[in-house]
Amino acid sequence: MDFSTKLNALVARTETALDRLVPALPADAPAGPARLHAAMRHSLQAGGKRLRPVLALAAAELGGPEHIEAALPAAIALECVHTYSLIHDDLPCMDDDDLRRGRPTCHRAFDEATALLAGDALLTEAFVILAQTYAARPALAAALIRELADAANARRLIGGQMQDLLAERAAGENIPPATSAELEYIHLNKTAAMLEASLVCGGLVAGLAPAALETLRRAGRHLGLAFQIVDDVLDASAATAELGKTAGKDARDGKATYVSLHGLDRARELAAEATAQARAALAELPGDPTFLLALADRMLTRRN
Ligand code: GRG
Repeated sequence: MDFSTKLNALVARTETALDRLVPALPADAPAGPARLHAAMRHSLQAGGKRLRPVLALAAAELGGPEHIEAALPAAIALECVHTYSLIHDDLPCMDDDDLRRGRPTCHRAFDEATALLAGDALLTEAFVILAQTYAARPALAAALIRELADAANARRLIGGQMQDLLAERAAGENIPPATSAELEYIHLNKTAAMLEASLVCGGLVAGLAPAALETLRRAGRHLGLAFQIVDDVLDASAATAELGKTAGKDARDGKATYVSLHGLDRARELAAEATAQARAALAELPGDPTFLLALADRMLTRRN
């Protein structure tokens, strides 16, 4: 199977599992207020790249194709946490954005309070999915919950976001912008943490050995940095219609990015270097990493 066919197949399996595992728009009362579920699905089913689920499924496949099915709930939990972070990041008190995944942001389509709650609900739902679907394998359930919680906590995703907000405020108050070390801290936590967790969760489901899990974590760290540098490059160089989110925002907000610190050309080189480091780690993995290697390349050349 060629790369694009396989990528499309993994995305399609993710979409089907999302529909199955996240509470439906309730005609059925037990699922709770319809408006909340509509807001959750508005953001969740808006057609993101599904990168985190695909990384999890591909990592699981390293242990054999039979592990893909078992990894689907973990993949959906990762996408729920990611989508919550996007909804909250778009809120007026944070990035204040109108467009996400080519659609009005959650608070624009609904209202601020509903968007806040939809994010909260998706974050919580992620852990419900892990606890319920892996209940028959309690050690695996605990490991997955720990991995996702570690990635999403105050030291990583939320800590990175906080530091990002502080750096942005500093720029607005004419305090010197973030240094490259500070920027790396932000991106390792705001962006790379969830990509590391995606690969490791897939590896956990497949029962990979601790050394392989650490290699996945290392690969995820480099992929995460590469992904973020490409994000900075795209924000500075691509069009809003192509991105499905507002382009050119970083420069307008005076934000420190790889592009503002190093310039477009050097930022592109740094993304390529981080991708090469990710590829070197992926090549050490057991099983067949061909798809993950091609995915690393695709992440470098992506247009949105
Ligand atoms: C609010 C706790 C909290 C965290 C927010 C995700 C995030 C942290 C901020 C979004 C802004 C941003 C540009 C983050 C860095 C790169 C990134 C995570 C982009 C979005 O991920 P994609 O491109 O999105 O995979 P899709 O929509 O394709 O899933």
